[in-house]
Amino acid sequence: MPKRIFSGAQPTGNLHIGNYLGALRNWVALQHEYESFFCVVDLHAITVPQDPKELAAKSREVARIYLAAGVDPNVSTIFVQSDVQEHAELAWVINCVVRISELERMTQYKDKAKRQRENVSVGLLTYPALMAADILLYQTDLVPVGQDQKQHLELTRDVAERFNRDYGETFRVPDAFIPKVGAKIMALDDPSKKMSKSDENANGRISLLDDAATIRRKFKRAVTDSGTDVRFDASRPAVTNLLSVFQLLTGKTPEEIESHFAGKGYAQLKSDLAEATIEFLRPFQERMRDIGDEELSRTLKGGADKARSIAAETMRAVRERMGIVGA
Ligand code: AQP
Repeated sequence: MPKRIFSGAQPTGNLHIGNYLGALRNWVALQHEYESFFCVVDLHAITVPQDPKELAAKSREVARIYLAAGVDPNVSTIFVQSDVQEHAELAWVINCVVRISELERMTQYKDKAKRQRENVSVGLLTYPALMAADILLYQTDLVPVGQDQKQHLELTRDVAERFNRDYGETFRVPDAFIPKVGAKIMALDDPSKKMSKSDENANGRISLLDDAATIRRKFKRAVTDSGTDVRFDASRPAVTNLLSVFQLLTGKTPEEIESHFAGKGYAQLKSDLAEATIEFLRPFQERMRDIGDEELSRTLKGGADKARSIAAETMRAVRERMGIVGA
C-alpha cells in the first residue's frame, strides 16, 4: 500500500497564519511524496455551537483555502468530513475502545470546556475519538499537524494499538509530523497563548484573508518584550514569535534575519513583518478569488467519492473483527 498522509482543519472561523505555518504548508510540501487526504472536519466543528448557515459556507471556504494554499487536487484528495459517513461510524467504535480517563486528560478539552462552562457537549470530550477515526479510516502513516494536536495523535496511536491487540491487526499506527519551526505560532496579543481562530480577540491572529491595512494594524499592536534588540531569544517569547513568522514567510535563516535587524528596533520588525506577510498572502488571496464554485464542487465531490471507497474498506474490516455485521 502507498504511504499515506491525512490531516484536516475545522471550519470554525477564519484560518490564520498559525494554521498555515503549522499545518497547511507541510501538506503542500508532503503531498507529492505521499498519497494525501485533506479533510474539512465539520463534524469536529459542531462540538461547540455553530450557526448552521455559516458552518456550511465556512466548510467550502476552508476547502477553497486548501486549494489556494497549493494543495493540488490532481494529486491529493480534498473532501468534507460529513460527506463520508464512516467517520461518524468509526468514531462510535473508537468511543467504545477509548477510556473516559484518557479523554479527560486532554488539554484541549480542558481549555475549551472552561470556555463553554456548564454547556460542555459530550462531543467536545470525545473529539479525540473522532479525530482518531478520521486518521485510522485511511490507514494513515503520517499526520502533519501543529504542536497542539500532538496529545491527540498520541491517543490515536494508543487506541490503534489497543484495537489491534484486542481484535487483530486492523489499523496502521500513524506518526505525527510536527515541524521544528512554526508548530506553535503564538497570539499577537498574548505570547503565552497559541494563535487561535476561535479566540474572541481577532487582533491576536492574522487571518489568511485579512487585507493589507488590517495586517499592518494588527502587527503594529502586537505585544513585544522588554529590551530593544531584535534577535531570537527564548526569554523574549513575543519577539521570537514574530521572528519565527518572519523566518517562515521569507525563507531567510535566523542569522540573516538577525543581521538584517541589527541596530533596528521593534517598530522596524513589525513593519517589515507586515510587508512580508502582505506580499506572501497576495498571490494566495488572488487564487482564492479565482477558484470558481463549480470547480470547488467538482473537487469536493471527487474527493468524497475517493475517500468513501477507502473508508468503506476499513469499516468493513472493523465490523468483521468486532462481530458487528448485522443479522
Ligand atoms: N497557533 C498555531 N500554530 C501552529 N499550528 C496551529 N494549528 C492551529 N493553531 C496553530 C494547526 O492548524 C491545524 C488546523 O487546526 P484546527 O482547525 O484543527 O483547529 P485547532 O488545532 O483547534 O486550532 P485553532 O486554529 O486554534 O482553532 P480553534 O480556535 O477552532 O480551536 C492543526 O494541525 C493545528 O495543529
